[in-house]
Amino acid sequence: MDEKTKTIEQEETKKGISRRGFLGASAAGAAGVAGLGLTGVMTPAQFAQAADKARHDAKHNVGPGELDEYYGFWSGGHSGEVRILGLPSMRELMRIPVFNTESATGWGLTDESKRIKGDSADVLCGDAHHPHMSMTDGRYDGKYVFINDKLNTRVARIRCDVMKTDKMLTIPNVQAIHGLRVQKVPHTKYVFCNGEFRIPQPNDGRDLNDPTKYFTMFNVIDAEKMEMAFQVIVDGNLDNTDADYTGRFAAATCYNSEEGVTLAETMRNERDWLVVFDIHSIEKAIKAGKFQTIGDSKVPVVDGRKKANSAYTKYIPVPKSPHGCNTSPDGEYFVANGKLSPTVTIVSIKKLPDLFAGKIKERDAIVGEPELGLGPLHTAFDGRGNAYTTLFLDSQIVKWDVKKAIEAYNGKKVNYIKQKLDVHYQPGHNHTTMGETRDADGKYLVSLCKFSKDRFLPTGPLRAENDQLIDISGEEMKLVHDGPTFAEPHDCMIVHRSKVKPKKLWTRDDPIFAETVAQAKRDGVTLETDNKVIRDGNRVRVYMTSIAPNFGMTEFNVKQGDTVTVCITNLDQVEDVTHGFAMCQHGASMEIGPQATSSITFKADKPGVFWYYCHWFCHALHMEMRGRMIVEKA
Ligand code: CUK
Ligand code: CUA
Repeated sequence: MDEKTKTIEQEETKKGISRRGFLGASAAGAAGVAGLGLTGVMTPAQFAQAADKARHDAKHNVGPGELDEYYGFWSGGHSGEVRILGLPSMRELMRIPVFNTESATGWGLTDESKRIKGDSADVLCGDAHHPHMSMTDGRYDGKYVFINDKLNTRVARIRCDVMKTDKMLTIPNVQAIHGLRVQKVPHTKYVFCNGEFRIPQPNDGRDLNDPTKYFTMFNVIDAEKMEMAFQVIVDGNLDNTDADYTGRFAAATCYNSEEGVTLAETMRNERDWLVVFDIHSIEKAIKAGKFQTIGDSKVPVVDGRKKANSAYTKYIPVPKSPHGCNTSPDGEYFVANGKLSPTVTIVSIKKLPDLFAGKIKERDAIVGEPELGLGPLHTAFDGRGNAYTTLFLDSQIVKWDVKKAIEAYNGKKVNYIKQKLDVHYQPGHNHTTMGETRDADGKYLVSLCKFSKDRFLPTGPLRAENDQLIDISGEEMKLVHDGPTFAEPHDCMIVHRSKVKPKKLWTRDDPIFAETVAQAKRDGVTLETDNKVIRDGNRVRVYMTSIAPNFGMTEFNVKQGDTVTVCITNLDQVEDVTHGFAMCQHGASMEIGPQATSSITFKADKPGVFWYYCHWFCHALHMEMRGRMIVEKA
């Protein structure tokens, strides 16, 4: 959009007649009439029913130009990215490249993104499962979203003011980070994440054929520094995790208590565990110097295995290969989802201090074990005492009453199941609006279905998955939207838009490009004004500005064999005007946001003329925003 259109829109907004507002109102009106189906003659009952449906549809309808009530952060599974959706429209608003490599923004290609990726700068793929936002006092604070990479054993952090990945960490001495959650109380000092696969320790070629010596660990990261805080050795394979609302405990589901290697071996036992970690007692031990280290790593490690009989962990037996681990928003319970058992297990968090003090036995901490259906994977909550569990095999969401399930466990004859709703098909995670915080508001539930089958136009052998939106504000769950998605949202979190405060422009001192700015300073370059080529042996740094529709430099010369860094500072101050830099035949492409500095490095290995151009549409003369790199023969 050019300046003039912008000004007109600002004027209209002031007068309250903006195009956006007008479109929104007319669209809602049209939807209302269509919903009423005003064709032919209706009986009063039909009319009432149609009116009811129209009211219901309108409630979830976000018209053109209208804004959503919630941000949803979706994991992108083995696509490696995170996506932002608006709810209830389920419109995809943005993609945040994290563990993948991305052409439009240059993520994984730019110098800044490589610095952030650190020791994994050369790793171009990932498997992102669990996005979770930082909290203060059990409430989203809008600062960060953390996410795991199962494939390359990493955890990344997204800064929510700019919606970009700003830190990445490879976790030492474990393989496949799976479950990830944040400490909720008093604030997110720690990120908890599970190492899933058991490996030799250290994994340097020893004990290859002796799986009895393998183990994995529970990992705790300092959220602000994005450095390892400590690790806890455990039995079995850790799956999912969650934290409590006191700040003392975290729990993780744990399968393969048999410590087998083959599928048959890992399924022998009728029960596996919910492992509970006493974070306070682990912190105390580490402070007192009671820890070990593994291999080259300096990270403090404590032994929380069963046979170590430590004060750090308790292993609560739960049926069989449990998967999801979810804390109820009232802070009362951890729920372990049975997967191979039709049950979920409710553990009372209030009883855990007694368990750790040795006053009760492990199974005494369990207060309920309702039978829900086949393949319970994950549970979400509405803040009104109801839980919603995905049934993978039944392709259903079951709504159940937590209190009644506990009464039933105590022998009372009550029906704790309130409703079963078909979803399409095979749901994994589900999530409620604000449901993993004290602010659980019980408005919407999202079911992330692994298969869409017949729900959308077929797209060849590979099809979309189906994210379904369910209205849970009333007594009954109502399916209101089908949303096709690409591989493979495992999980999401949904936060009210009031909690997130994104910036409109970059600030010049942003830490994401601080190192690039420091290099310019060392080169004697003022980024906001200079257009200069600095030669440093066969390394060449090209500094230029950009302001629509011009690059500060329309040509520069280098020699064949030079390593060239192009560093661009976008001087535009207009919201939403991003420039790009793309260098033909050199695999170099990046975004430069308004007021940002971005840089990218490549080798000029062929003599000739190479055009560079802006590939983010920025102006009527966007096509003309270009220049030449002239590479002289060596
Ligand atoms: S896991 Cu995928 S459906 Cu990685 Cu959270 Cu349960
Ligand atoms: Cu600058 Cu397009």
